[in-house]
Amino acid sequence: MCEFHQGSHSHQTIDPAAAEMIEKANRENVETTWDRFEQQKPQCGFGDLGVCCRNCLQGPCRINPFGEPKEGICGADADLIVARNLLRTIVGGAASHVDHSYMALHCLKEAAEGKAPYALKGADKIKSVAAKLGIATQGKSDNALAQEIVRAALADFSSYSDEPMGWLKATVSPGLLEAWSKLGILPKNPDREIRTAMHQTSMGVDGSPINLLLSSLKMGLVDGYAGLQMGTDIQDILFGIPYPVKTEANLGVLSHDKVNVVVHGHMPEVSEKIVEWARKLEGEAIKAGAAGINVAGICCSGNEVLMRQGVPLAGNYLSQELAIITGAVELIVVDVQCFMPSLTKVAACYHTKVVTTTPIGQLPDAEYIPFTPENADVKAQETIRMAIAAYAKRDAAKVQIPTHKSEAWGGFSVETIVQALSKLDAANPLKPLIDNIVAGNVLGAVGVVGCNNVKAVQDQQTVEMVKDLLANNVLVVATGCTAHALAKYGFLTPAGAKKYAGEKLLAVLTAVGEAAGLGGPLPPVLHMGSCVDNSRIGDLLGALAGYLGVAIKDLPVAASAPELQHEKAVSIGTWAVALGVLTHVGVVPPVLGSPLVTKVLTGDLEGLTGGKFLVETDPHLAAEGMMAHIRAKRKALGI
Ligand code: NFS
Ligand code: SF4
Repeated sequence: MCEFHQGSHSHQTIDPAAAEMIEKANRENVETTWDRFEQQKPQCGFGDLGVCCRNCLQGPCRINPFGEPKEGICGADADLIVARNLLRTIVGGAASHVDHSYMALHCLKEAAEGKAPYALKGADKIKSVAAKLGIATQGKSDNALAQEIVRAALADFSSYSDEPMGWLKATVSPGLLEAWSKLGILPKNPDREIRTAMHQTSMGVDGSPINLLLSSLKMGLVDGYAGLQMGTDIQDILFGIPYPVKTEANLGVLSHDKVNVVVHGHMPEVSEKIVEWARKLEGEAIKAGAAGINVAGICCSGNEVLMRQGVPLAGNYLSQELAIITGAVELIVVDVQCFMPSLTKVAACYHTKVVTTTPIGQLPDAEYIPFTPENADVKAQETIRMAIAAYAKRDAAKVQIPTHKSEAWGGFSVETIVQALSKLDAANPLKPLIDNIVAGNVLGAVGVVGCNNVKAVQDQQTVEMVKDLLANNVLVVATGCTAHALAKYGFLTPAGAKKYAGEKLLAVLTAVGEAAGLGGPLPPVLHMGSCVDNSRIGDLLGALAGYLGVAIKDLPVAASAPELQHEKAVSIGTWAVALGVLTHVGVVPPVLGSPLVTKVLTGDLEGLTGGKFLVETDPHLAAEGMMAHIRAKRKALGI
């Protein structure tokens, strides 16, 4: 531990704060994810192409794309193996999101029944969600309505019928329902779909790559509606609809004289309580000799508490170890998803405590403080007090906090965007945006989402691509770790509009920003939240399409995950293509071993849903590809 030796690294990140910490790690002999990436090289070519199968104990089998063998022991060929593996990847992503939303649902249930210390802060959302689910609202208390909403969600999870998921039906347009019904991809009970897909991909069941690809689309919808949409709706009910907040991003947000607590993972029921108790217990930190308590966020936990509490972002996925390497983090608390198992090893080189909080997300050598909705107040206090106690052990000689940080605005829910636009046209808030798209002042819009991935230089593809889009008057919305990335370089600020936006886009952002009372332009990239919050982008697309009376597939828009790593990013992308959106991926997914699957995903799919994947690792070509698509859609709309 703490005695790793590695060679020199070139080209890992464009983030100066991250680069400074990688250097510090090298000096202090602390191993990071980039070192382990080097040790993995060369990565397996069969795995890279998706042609390795381990679905039964006769294997592993692998297909040689350039010769023999062409089939696994059971006769599965490359197309089948790739299609099966892809569906299992999407199941992994969808299961993560659906379980996330189920955990939020459990929290809402306990809260609404008065058994857990969470106020239902999203009164407006209770009404809008109840309305879309067809629940009568008149004369009912928020708690009573929330309980009915919980029952509607649980009905989806316990559904025995062949009816499509209620939450999906309540959310999407009749046109989409019809299109998906024709394709036979409308999901029923989400848990059952996940089980069925695991069954379908097991040895000796489905031998049809095309059938498996259709199931992949269906699994994308499971993610989109039982994961993202349900998760966001419920989290907004519990924690409130986000409205604009100003904060800061990058490792420079860590404090020299306060107790630094980092929230990392995905569940706001944990991170919101940490923020609440950090504020309430500040006095104890001061008594312990610190200047207070500073909470900062990593990954989507960071996005959640940024969106609603203005908590600063410490860093995205690839910066998680680096935050600890500053030597200034007293405690990092994780729940589920995207935290590296290496965290405890890095933490052991410093005074940092690592706290796990869920029964399924444990790390040997971490402190396990099991959070439940009922005990969250007690456990959050315990966690904060552990952080305060750790402050005394901070070793000044090991502390080096990069100075880099940028101002960043967040909180752009659909409700916020509509509210800002309504300052220009109260009766018809979407009209000013549509008018500007029609006039060509806004060429189109791109949702830039997803992760970091060691295979790409941290943040580079995201930043380079977004620069091109903005310069060409394409409005960008962002979520997940790409929102962090863009936050670090000033894209989420009014000043960023002046720096990056094309002239026409800048004029629109200025008009909206000034009307909304911001005293300047809106940021050119609107931070719409965590990855679960991609549902907000879906809602916005649905509203725009509805306003124009066209399908989402006809809109001049695209989506991009320039640096994706997680299975969740693949399942979200699959949901996006099912919606009819051209979806760029900047890291090649393991499908190229099947010419058939590759051809369907990047071509034929368009004939089915209107969406398809664009695989492009060059950020400039990616931006060009999406803009060509946007221009074609404009032309088809006659604008
Ligand atoms: Ni999304 Fe968010 Fe980040 Fe990727 Fe992980 S934190 S849920 S999966 S790495 S964007
Ligand atoms: Fe090999 Fe077929 Fe078993 Fe896969 S399912 S490991 S291809 S025998």
